[in-house]
Amino acid sequence: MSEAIETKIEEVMKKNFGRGVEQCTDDEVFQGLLIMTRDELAGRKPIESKKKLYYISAEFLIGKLLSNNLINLGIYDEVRQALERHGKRLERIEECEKEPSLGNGGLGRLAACFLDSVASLGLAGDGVGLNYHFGLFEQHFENHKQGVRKNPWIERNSWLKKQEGVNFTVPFRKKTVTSTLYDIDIPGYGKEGVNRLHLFDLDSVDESLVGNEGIDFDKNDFEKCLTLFLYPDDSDRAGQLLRVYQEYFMVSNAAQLIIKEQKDKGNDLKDLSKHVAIQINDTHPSMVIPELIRLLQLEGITMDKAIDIVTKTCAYTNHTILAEALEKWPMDYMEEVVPHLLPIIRELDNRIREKYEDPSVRIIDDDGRVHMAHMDIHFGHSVNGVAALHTEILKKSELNNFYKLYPEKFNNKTNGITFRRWLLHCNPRLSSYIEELIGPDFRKDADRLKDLLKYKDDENVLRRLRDIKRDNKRALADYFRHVQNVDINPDSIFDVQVKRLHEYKRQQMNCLFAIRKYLEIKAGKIPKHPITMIFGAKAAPAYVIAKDIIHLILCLSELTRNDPDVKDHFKVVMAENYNVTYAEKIIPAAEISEQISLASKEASGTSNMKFMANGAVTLGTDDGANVEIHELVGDENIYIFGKSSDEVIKLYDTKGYVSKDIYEKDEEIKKLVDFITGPELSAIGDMTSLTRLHDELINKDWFMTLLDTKEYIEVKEKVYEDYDDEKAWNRKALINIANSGFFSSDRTIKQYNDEIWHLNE
Ligand code: 26V
Repeated sequence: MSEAIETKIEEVMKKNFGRGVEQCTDDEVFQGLLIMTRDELAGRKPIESKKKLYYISAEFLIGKLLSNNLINLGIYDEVRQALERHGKRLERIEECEKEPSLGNGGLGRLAACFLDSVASLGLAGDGVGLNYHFGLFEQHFENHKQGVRKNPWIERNSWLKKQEGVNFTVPFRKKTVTSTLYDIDIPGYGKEGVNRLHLFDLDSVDESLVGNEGIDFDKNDFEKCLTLFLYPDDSDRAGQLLRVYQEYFMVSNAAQLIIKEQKDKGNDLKDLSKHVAIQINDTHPSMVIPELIRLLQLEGITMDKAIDIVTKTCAYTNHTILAEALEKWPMDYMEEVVPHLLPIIRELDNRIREKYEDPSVRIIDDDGRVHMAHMDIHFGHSVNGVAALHTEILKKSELNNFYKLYPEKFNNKTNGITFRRWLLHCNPRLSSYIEELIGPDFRKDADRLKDLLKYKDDENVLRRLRDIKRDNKRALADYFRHVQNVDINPDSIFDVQVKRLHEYKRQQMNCLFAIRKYLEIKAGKIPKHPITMIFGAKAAPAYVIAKDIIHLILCLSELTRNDPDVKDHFKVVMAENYNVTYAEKIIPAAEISEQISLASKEASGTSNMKFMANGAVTLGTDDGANVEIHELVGDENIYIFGKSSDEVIKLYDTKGYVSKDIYEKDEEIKKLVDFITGPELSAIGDMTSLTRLHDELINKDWFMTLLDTKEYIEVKEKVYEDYDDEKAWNRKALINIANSGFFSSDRTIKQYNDEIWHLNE
């Protein structure tokens, strides 16, 4: 078999580059492997099940695909060995792939993990989204601030396969456009067939609208810019309108594809819900509901029947309780973009008004805004949250008025991650050692990781775990030096917070801790163990305070790097352009996983699961999926602090939190907050930005940073103290790894299938 692979690789290199593997550059070898893998996938049949899932999502943060595909095809090791025989290293070849960053963060990455799991469970399920020409912006640092550049990812050879002959017409008020479809094949782990990710594009897209570097462009000509960017800045009307254009383009194509495939199979559209399940990933694809109703009517089905069919087919996942993230589009936007949907949306709204008195459950509110989530809940058959606590909050408070109407629709599906990428691929050292201990079954079934528990007191095993972590830390330190020219000490504690920058995630609280540590060391209190605080985060370009927080982190980084009293004991560093690829290097090296959102605000979190599986210990609030991690590992193997979600919700209800009171009463907190505008940082940073953040913390602090800061400091000091008991620490790491199997997205998808989709029944 391995000879066959080697021959194939030789052939593909000869054919495409006219040379043997040895003579090809790494980039050429990457191109060759891509072509070989893509052709292998193209020859596979679609996975079949009784019913087919369409997972519609504005984001699919798939990350690099080469290794993922090789792993799922079961040829990763063979390819690696074959290349080695020709003097090539697969790890180096992987670096040549550009990451498709077609998502912002957790929601998009979840969609990618789900596609992997759906295929790996042998279920028929395709993703439907948009083929953004530029992924999430590329971040760079200049003057201690975030700079942004466009992020092209489509190269001459790519995973995209143009689907000749699949073109739909999508009507907008101003003009009807025609779509083009590109597919990416999605193989399951050790499975025969493939599913697909369908990415719709517009032929008339004009990349020249975007300048050489930046991400600004004229948003008025939708025909030229519709699929240019993922979530273009929507801080102005033109940006918001473009979002509506994108969303409708996505769902109209999705609906037309579904109808076409049903007709091709000879299925009666009246039975749509028997053959198709549609999952609406957050509210971005919500217009699929009125669009499908419209198209079914065009097929001769009555309004009543069309509504019934669509309701039985569609299910909605909620990913956030943040009010500002729940989409409500003004009617005049809809009028401007998709006037033909308005009669349907009005009809749906009228039906609800006739049925229910409560104005809070209407689809169209008194200000003439269409509440997308409300439409999903009324005219879908399932509403799910993404972690147990999140679903309870939806039922008890955020969506309580809907829960009272439809208790049977509400259900929880705690998120998950694919262990193929987030353990087997990103942490080969740990994976091989686990296999040595418990055999290979965990590779197929993450629950088997539980078998590790029998080693929890085995000193040899615990020492090996420590050594593996140290090797991963060294590898990360090398990478930091290589890509950012930043030195970090591999023997320091790696304390990591990587995620999108948002006030509710409270990176600013972590910064207050860093300030305290800095001041302590300056005052002569040297930590027993050196510490490296690692951040990674992108801020939405229009989110001013988030960018101020990045500025603070980068100023602290500069301060701790240069101070001779401090730099050997404590450093703050920030990964530039944190993305899936960077995450795959950081997570295996992490020891402390910072999950410090204000309780009730982080719907689930998924990096918390990735860290756990890689043996980091969580320091977090009882929020999102942290609650479930806490239950699984028990009090001794996690560090929990902060006000509970109930307390937080009450504080919001009673307006009982006043940050200034804490600032004025607590001298230490005052000192930490004031350091932001003090002489050390003002010598490095921009006073306007630092002052804005300082004042925000004192006068607003909507996400209650100061409320939990004191307890955070105490508990984090305890974490550092406990770290020095090596054996006890590594035992915690082992217990975390062993219990992480619950968070396999295979488990999550199995639950979606058993309880919502029923694809094989
Ligand atoms: C969107 C926006 C858009 C407008 C400005 C502010 C803002 C803030 C948050 C969001 C969140 C969008 C939804 C989302 O990404 N949710 C994440 O979904 C993950 C997968 O379920 C989950 O693990 C994260 O907790 C949740 O934040």
